[in-house]
Amino acid sequence: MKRSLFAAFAILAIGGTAHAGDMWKTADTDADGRITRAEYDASVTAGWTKKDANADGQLSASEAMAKAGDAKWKAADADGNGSLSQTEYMAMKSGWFAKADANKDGSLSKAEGDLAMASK
Ligand SMILES: [Ca+2]
Ligand SMILES: [Ca+2]
Ligand SMILES: [Ca+2]
Repeated sequence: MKRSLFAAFAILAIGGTAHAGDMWKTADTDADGRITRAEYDASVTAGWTKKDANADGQLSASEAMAKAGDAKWKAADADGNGSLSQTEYMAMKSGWFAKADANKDGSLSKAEGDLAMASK
């Protein structure tokens, strides 16, 4: 009885933290608490593949769950065709990493990541 109660709580706890922290853990593949550029790129590429629901190599605004008129979206859409190619998407994410990496050591500490996520 006690054991099943504990299991229920454990499931609740896991469900409740499926936010930014999870993304961080997924990206930090060697679990050293920092996200290197290589780890980041790998996670962005994986995210791209997952988001491109119809696998046409273009991310539409609805696939990205972005608003079509969104300024950030427009800025990322370099050729202005209304969707993001993987190159355009990577360039946008790469810019975010560069901005988040406050001390320019090529990797993000959790503090840098949290700060950048809070101010995006
Ligand atoms: Ca790492
Ligand atoms: Ca697509
Ligand atoms: Ca485009």
